[in-house]
Amino acid sequence: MFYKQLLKNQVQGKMEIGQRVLLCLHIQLIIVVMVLNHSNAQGLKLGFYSETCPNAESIIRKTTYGFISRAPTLAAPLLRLHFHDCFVRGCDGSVLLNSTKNQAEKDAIPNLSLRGYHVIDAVKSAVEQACPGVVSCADILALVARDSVSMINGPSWKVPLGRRDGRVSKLSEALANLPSPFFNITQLKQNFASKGLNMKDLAVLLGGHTIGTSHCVAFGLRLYNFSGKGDADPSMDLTYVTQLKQKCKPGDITSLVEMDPGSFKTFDEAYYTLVSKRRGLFGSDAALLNNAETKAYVLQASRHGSTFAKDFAVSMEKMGKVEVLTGNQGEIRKHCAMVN
Ligand code: HEM
Ligand SMILES: *[C@@H]1O[C@H](CO)[C@@H](O)[C@H](O)[C@H]1NC(C)=O
Ligand SMILES: *[C@@H]1O[C@H](CO)[C@@H](O)[C@H](O)[C@H]1NC(C)=O
Ligand SMILES: *[C@@H]1O[C@H](CO)[C@@H](O)[C@H](O)[C@H]1NC(C)=O
Ligand SMILES: CC(=O)N[C@H]1CO[C@H](CO)[C@@H](O)[C@@H]1O
Repeated sequence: MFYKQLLKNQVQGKMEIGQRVLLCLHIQLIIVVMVLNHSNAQGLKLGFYSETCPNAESIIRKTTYGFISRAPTLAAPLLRLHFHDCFVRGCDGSVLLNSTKNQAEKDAIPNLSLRGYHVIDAVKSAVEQACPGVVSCADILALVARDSVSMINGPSWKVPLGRRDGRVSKLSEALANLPSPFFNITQLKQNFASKGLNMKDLAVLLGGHTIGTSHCVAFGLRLYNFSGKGDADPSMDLTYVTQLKQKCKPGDITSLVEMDPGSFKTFDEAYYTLVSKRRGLFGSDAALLNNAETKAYVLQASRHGSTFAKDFAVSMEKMGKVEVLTGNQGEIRKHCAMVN
């Protein structure tokens, strides 16, 4: 209404000083909005491929479904791949690069148990067939993680797109940036803060351990030699220690255990119930009880009416934006395992 009147006055050449000032402010506002939009265009956005590769997201979902419907347990490693990608050099697909003369992230100790690369490769070749050189491996990781979790009845979340692929992957950076399962709460807090994630994100994202399996080495010390005296971690429930000792003999490097025993295939709140009963598998899971905020979250999330699913969606979207490359940074890799 106001603008209509303003326009009419303008046409009639009857603009008051006050109106001139307002119009001027309005034009400045338009310019500011345009500048902001421009910098948003450098960032991620929903439906980024809607013109360049309109079927990208549906091809990715369909190909992912082909794997998850036959092997639902693949959802866990596919979620973990995205997490590892984002924590080293940002979500830039660097976790997928093979070693060359330099050793890549893939070959770092925390990464040795990563799996699911074949799914990413299959998705990438399906997308390349439709639109060569358009969709990044980093975006594929983000979408496949989201789709796999939602296909096993976990939450779904928005995935703004437009990530570009990095050209560098270093073993040393994986070691320096990935949190260890032996980290205490202070170390976890620092590690997450360095990625722009807070204590709530920490408590929420660790809920990803509601699915999947772990090798005994990631927690073996908690069973057999916690303080170098052949003892178990006193913060772990004794019955659980006994059960785990039956599955993991000292020095066992091959056996796998379910991280959320009884429901390791289901994306539910059981992880928090276990942690609250001192049955978190890793020292880093148990550590959530050593901070007031994360402890309160564990207790809340394990109760009926938990907000975990909703919170997980929020924190995953946030994690997916960590240090991304956009615009004309990086490249769109042809093969996810090597730079162009
Ligand atoms: C403090 C941070 C974290 C630590 C120390 C940690 C540590 C680990 C370890 C040691 C394993 C077992 C790997 C193996 O031995 O096979 C694992 C598995 C897993 N992690 Fe985490 N993790 C962390 C955060 C996350 C986050 C943020 C997510 C996802 C949102 C996640 C998702 C998973 C999944 C799904 C698995 C199971 C993988 C499979 O079944 O192959 N983790 N994690
Ligand atoms: C956590 O670990 C670091 C490094 O080992 C240590 O310096 C610190 O005192 C520990 N903090 C807590 C709260 O245990
Ligand atoms: C337990 O740890 C101590 C100190 O690190 C070490 O000397 C000892 O050999 C370890 N014992 C076993 C069975 O690994
Ligand atoms: C990357 O390494 C894997 C395992 O060593 C191998 O199977 C694959 O062919 C390699 N990919 C490329 C593009 O070199
Ligand atoms: C020692 C070990 O487990 N190596 C594995 C590291 O990760 C790659 C990629 O998944 C596997 O092929 C290796 O066997």
